Amino acid sequence: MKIDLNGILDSKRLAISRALSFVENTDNLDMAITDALFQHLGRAYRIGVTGPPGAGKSSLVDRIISYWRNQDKRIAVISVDPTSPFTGGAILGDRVRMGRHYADKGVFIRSMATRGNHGGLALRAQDAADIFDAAGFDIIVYETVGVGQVELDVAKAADTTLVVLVPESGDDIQAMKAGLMEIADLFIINKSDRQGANQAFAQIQSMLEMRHPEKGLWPPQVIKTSALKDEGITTLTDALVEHRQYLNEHGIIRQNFRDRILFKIKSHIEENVLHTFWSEERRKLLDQAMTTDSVKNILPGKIVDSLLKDEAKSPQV
Ligand SMILES: Nc1nc2c(ncn2[C@@H]2O[C@H](COP(=O)(O)OP(=O)(O)O)[C@@H](O)[C@H]2O)c(=O)[nH]1
Ligand SMILES: [Mg+2]
Repeated sequence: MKIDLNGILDSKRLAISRALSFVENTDNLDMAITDALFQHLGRAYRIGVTGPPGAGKSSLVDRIISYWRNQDKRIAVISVDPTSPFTGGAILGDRVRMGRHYADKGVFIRSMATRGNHGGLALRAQDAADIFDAAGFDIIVYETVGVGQVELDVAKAADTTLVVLVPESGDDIQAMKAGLMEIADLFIINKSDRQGANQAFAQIQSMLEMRHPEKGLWPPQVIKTSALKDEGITTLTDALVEHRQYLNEHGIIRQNFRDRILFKIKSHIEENVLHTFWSEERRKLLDQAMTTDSVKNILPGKIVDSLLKDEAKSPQV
């Protein structure tokens, strides 16, 4: 597809929308978008917001949008929800949650859904962010659900990662272990208008204290908020500003830029190789070898060998 580069650089909504749709829907993602936008990338501050469904991520993002809109910053939100079908409730819910910002020209909210089992969601989310970056948005927020691999990938594509929990998340916190711990720059205990916020706060604090981060590294912060009552939001936005400053001072913003490009290159190679690999012929071969009747008759390793051969042939017993 030919993207309307000038339209994107001029931040024309139609040009942005079209490029986003392309990124979301194409079967053959390539580096064309990246290359076209490349000279215009690297300005935006990218924030990842992750956590369980219903924790109040969208409600918090709504508050964060208001904060930056008051400073005349332009902000884009990319909602990535692998659990929700294309016309899912989450997206409609976000329209309600962030509804007052939809008409604002300085705000662009976009939901990205997975189509079936389609890979490369993190890649697509990153391409989408690049489009917003080139279009001159100052801040880009990724909202993602849960803690699966996609979310971890998306978080890696962010400069700052918020993990949003609620006072009742006790079990989640226990189960969180390495994954989330590693990616969180800020832990948010949202819905702190409810019981148990202080306990959850203490629980996370003590987990963090056990970790002994290296000297000079950013020590993750824990912040209590209520998106509902508009409480703790300034503490949260102050922490974001502080973290961004930390990233700048330590040259991490630039490192992140490099990491994102590296991730793209690798992901494209993987998508491409897989796409090429799974020819009609190989799919058929696998189907035939794996019927309920035949599965007991052929060694699985032989099937793999046959598939990996240049010219796939039916595996022999
Ligand atoms: N009590 C309370 N409810 C909240 C708070 N923030 C969000 N909610 C509610 O929690 C529900 C889920 O919020 P949402 O922002 O859609 O969560 P998400 O799935 O994480 O994006 C909605 O009904 C919100 O109104 C809060 O701070 N306190
Ligand atoms: Mg949401």
